Amino acid sequence: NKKGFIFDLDGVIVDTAKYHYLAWKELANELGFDITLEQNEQLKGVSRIRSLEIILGWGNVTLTEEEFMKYMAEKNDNYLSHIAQMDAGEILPDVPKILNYLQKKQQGIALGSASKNARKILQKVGLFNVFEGIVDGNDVSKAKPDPEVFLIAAQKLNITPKNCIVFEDSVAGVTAANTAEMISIGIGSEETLGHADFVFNDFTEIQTSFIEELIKR
Ligand code: G16
Ligand code: MG
Repeated sequence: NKKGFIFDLDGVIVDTAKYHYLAWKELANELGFDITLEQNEQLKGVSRIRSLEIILGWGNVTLTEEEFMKYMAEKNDNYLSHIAQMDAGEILPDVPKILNYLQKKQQGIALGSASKNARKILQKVGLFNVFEGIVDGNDVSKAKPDPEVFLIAAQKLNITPKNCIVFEDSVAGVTAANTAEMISIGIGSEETLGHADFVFNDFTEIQTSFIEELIKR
């Protein structure tokens, strides 16, 4: 019995949201305004281009296309300087426990992330080889909530979408998983991820017996 387990990256495997925030905040400050942690919540799972568009809207700033590209590159360079410091210690609690269990049970394991830096981050934290299939921001043309990223991940695992389970921390990502007709597991609060099939605050709340049930389903 082989199921496909597809993991989002930021907010599920590692907390890179804090580094995205620092880099976007610095850019906003440069443009003469600030962004709050609360605003940062709205950027989770959102592509790099769309994030900058949203941020410029908050600051009421208009840029030429050239300036837009310049600032986007600058933000990414800044973000990458934070990523450079990452190691296995940044993997979120009990994520390795679940990944090990899935490997032991010979399940399909894939990554479905909006980030164009996903492969680099997996290398940094030493999880690159755990994933049989990696789909990231370089591989998709339509961003979450479009299901494309997860559908390609299922294809890479050679498992039908109905036999796939998605772990997601963003509203758009849970919607994408639901649209793909996969089982959605929200990682975060019931309040924001109520549309998921199951919600847990984090992986410490997920028992291997629950994973076992998903495999048998
Ligand atoms: C992540 C983050 C988003 C970020 C996006 C693009 O998505 O949640 O905040 O804007 O990737 O990242 P990058 O600028 O590295 O291409 P996910 O899908 O892993 O949660
Ligand atoms: Mg995420």
